[in-house]
Amino acid sequence: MRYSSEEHDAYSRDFERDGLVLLKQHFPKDTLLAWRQAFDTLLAERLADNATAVRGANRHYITLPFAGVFANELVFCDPDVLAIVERVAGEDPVMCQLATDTPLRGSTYQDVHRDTPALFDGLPETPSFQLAVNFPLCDVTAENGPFETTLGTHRMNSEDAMQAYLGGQIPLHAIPMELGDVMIRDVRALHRGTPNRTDAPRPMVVIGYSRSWYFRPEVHIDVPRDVYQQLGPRAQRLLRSMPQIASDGEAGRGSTAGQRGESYTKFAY
Ligand SMILES: O=C(O)CCC(=O)C(=O)O
Repeated sequence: MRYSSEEHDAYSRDFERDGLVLLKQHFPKDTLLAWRQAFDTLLAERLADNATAVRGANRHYITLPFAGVFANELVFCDPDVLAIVERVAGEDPVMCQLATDTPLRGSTYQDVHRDTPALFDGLPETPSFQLAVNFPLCDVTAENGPFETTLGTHRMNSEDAMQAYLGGQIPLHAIPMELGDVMIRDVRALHRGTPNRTDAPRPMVVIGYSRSWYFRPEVHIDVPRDVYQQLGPRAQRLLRSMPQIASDGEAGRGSTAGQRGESYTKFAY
């Protein structure tokens, strides 16, 4: 654990205000470079097979197989990240998503959007129920497609937030990140992906954590039984709602059993 309980409290206060926090240089670079190497192979395969969820021109969403370097509990069970996740989204969360967003050269600005609708239409926005923990597999600069987000719109009615954005009262902020940085965000904040103007892909990992009682049918992680059995109790608990499969050979399709391709296609609200 890098941070004290008081620091976790301070991060969660910042999160409540802004809808996100950034932990600088949190994950070891060598761990992430191993992810990058494995991801580059996966990206090439998925592009060749047309087996990505397309999120705009030259922009691909790809579920990671829960195996090998990607099934690393030092990453998805990180105690500082979970301490903040639990403060803002309640105790005993579930992990429901392990995937990547990758703009390539030729990608464009996405429409500004939230990743999920409100829990209850017509009522004030609730506390957080769905979080994304994002970390890039490269440095993210102004050139290669920084995530842009508004601050504080996660607790606003979505029409009010959109009007305030369109009216210029609430600006977008580009979030440059170094390899090793981690962003924890509420997926209701208005945001967008931006163009990657370089030749190198810009993979951003997304780990989804939900409130203990919340279920997202559009995403899941296929957890190979043998991989699950090697995990510690905290990691197993986080994955309690995820389907287990016979072997890692079947993992990572990001879809309902037997299908090839991604099932998370509606992503903008
Ligand atoms: O990759 C990014 O920078 C943002 C992508 C995004 O917001 C999305 O696809 O919903």
